[in-house]
Amino acid sequence: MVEHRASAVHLGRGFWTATAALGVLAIISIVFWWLAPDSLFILPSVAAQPGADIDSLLRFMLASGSALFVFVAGYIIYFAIAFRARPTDAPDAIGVQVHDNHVLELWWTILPTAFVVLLSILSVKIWYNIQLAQPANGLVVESLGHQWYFTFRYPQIHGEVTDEMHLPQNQPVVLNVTSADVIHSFWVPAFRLKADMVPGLINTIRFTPTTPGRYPIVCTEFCGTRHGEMSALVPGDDGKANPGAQWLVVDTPENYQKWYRAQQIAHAKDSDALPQASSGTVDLSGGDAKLGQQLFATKCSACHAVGPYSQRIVGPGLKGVLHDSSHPNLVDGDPATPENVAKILQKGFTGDMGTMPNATANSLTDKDIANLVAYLASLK
Ligand code: HEC
Ligand SMILES: [Cu+2]
Repeated sequence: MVEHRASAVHLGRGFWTATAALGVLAIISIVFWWLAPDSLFILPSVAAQPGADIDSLLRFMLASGSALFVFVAGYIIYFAIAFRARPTDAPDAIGVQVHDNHVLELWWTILPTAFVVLLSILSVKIWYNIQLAQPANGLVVESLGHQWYFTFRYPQIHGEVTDEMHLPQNQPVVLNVTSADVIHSFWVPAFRLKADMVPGLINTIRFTPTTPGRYPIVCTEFCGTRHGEMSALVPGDDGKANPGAQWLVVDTPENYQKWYRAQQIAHAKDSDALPQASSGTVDLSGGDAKLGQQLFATKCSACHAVGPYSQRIVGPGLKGVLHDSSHPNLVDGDPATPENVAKILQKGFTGDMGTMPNATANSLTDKDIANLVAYLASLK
């Protein structure tokens, strides 16, 4: 029996029209992905590198993927219509049978391979910058996950910074993360970066903040009942900020330096070799008791009462420090003179009661010390 087999290899009458239409659609889809706002991806505007590269790669993949999709789906539809069975066809008619078209096979191997290689080069480049690159002037910072908050460690700041994480704009950062208890995950959506915080393991990511601003940090690994509080994106029960919610603040270099210095002082210990806010002998002439009283209220009253020596808060009551004859010597054993009080304010002192912070830790200038001593001398 003779097969009713179509013979001529042709593409159909509308092929080039269809191709042109698909080309236009493909260009529209490319332009669409290239211009789509970040909000379409449910993400905030990007504020770091390689976050911006990651966004570009995502857009490139979406653009090329949808252009490809337009052609594949478009031709399936076109050929299904152009070569549909017609009422005039014989009942056993079959289409053109194409085998072993080497030219075609070569191209459909080369093109996808080249495309996948291109994608891997682009991805590996970004991956390398996050995982392996060693920036020459990188700022090394640590973040620890706790149930249920993050803490941050900086070079030459004692202990852990607990409220906000600050980073300077345009400085490469090497961030080491780990956990103090269970597994957490550190995510800054505006940076497009995430790292698991695993107890006993340090994970490292590298990035450069590019835009000053406040960005939410989010824990993205379920870490216990109050996991949800480790997200600055989620409001607390009372609609206010979550207690465990922390922000990453990208500062201009000047503001960062100010913040860093303030943290150094706030976390300073007596033994620190910090540049002293005050050194040498303090000139006590011209001390203003009125200004000293104001300073005392903000810097000292948390630890000292204006009362008798025995009225202790953290340190002793200071009302009689220069006038109480039953208390001729200061806690460091020196005679109670204005100069020796100034020395304690300047250098700090650790004795039986605890630690009297030094001038750096209390951030006192020489003028502040003179004013404070004048105030203490005025108490009777
Ligand atoms: C963090 C708590 C704390 C703060 C803040 C603090 N002090 Fe003290 N201060 C102490 C302690 C504790 C002692 C006693 C140390 C010891 O002998 O163990 C002390 C001792 C002193 C003494 C010696 C008292 C004596 O009878 O010999 C003076 C004077 C003094 N502080 C002044 C000040 C002034 C002025 C300020 C504000 C600038 C201030 N302190 C801030 C904790 C503090
Ligand atoms: Cu967590």
